[in-house]
Amino acid sequence: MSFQKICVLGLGYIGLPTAATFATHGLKVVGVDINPHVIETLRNGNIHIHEPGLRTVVEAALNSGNLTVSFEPEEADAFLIAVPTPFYEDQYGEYDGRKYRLADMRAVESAAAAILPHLRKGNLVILESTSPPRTTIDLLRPILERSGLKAGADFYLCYSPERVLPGQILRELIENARVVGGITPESAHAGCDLYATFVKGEILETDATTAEMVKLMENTTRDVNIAIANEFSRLAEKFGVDVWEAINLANRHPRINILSPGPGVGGHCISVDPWFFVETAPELTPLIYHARQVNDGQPHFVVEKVKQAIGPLNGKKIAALGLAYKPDVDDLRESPATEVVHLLQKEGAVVNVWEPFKPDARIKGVDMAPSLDSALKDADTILLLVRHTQFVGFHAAEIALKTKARIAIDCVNGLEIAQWGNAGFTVYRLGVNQLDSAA
Ligand code: SAJ
Repeated sequence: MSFQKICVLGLGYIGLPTAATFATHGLKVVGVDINPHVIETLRNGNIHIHEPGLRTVVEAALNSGNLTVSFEPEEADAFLIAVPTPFYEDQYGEYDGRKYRLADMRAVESAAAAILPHLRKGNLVILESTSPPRTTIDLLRPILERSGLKAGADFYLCYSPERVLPGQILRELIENARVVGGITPESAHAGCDLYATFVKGEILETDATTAEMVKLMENTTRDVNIAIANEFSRLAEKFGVDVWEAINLANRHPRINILSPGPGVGGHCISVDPWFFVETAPELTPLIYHARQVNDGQPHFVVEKVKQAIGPLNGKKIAALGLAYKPDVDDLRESPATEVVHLLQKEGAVVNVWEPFKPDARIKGVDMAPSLDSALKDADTILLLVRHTQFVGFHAAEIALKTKARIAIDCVNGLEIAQWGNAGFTVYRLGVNQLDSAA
């Protein structure tokens, strides 16, 4: 099947790079978003998200005339849905005393409804948003069939998960293997043909529900693996072991790859997607549920660590370094660092946050410092929450000149102990018994 024109619904972290990449590979692309800020920003030639290389690709796509943006979809050969599927903030399910999150699928429903008037025989519709198993056949198909057309017979319908890593989206979009699940084999073939426009990795065909499950299995596996690393950090502290050294040694085993502990799991994927399994099968998912509990509990563990290091928090001035959900991105969504800041403040600490990737972020109840120097100036403690490359590259002696703080608490194994010790700091590290770690 060949494609001349597609509509991409949702111009966020996935939809925008995808739309721009299709456009720079010769397709006419209508990028659709309901958010006026997004449309205005793009129409002015700017982008609303930080992702390395994205600006160049979007500029090229817009300048070529292949990418246009709009509030509404229009007739096209294919429709690609890449809208958010968060969980509800205030609604929960419960099973056997376990309270679980519920997926908010309203954006997928509205995107599907917006496609309806433009859906024609022979079109292809692809859902990319991460979704609970069976969403494509049980939620999306019935909405699209309100058009009078039959999925699989009159139009092709697929689920194809995005698997790109924020920070490396543009490269991974092209190079990663792509799974395309069709509700019929013909649908999967059509989906493959579309992605073949730019995907250089393997394109693997399957059915829609398998493709949905593949995505959830990937992110759930990562969540569970991070949970065990976080649990190891707690055990190491109890036994007077340096968890970082222990992980390093364990990972020399040919079949072991333990991930890194930290202040918790953030972002809009790994901390969300496992709930889609729990919600749809709570009776089958105690492990997945408990892994989520461990990772969500990790900010509390960090606060306990801070208290062990500096005593009661009331009135303590803490410079928190990093607020992003992970290193070297500007994305603050579901960030465990934010949770740590809130918890510290609740106990009376005065926290000043320096986030170099988003210094002007506005987050309720969080005081953002305008510069590193201003965050450090009056601090009595430095708390490293995100392993941004520039933080790891700090010269401790230079930092010592900017602050009277002589205690540094490192949650991400980012500070070189000897160097910081030489500069006069006592360093406490997550996952290391504090008595042993004092430099
Ligand atoms: N984290 C740890 N320890 C680790 C690794 C990560 O605490 O060893 C934390 C990070 O700091 C962050 C969170 O986990 O808070 C998630 O970060 P991540 O880098 O693991 O994942 P994301 O959310 O940026 O991207 C993931 C990727 N999925 C997998 O690696 C299986 C990506 O490929 C997906 O496309 C993306 O989710 C998505 O959109 O679903």
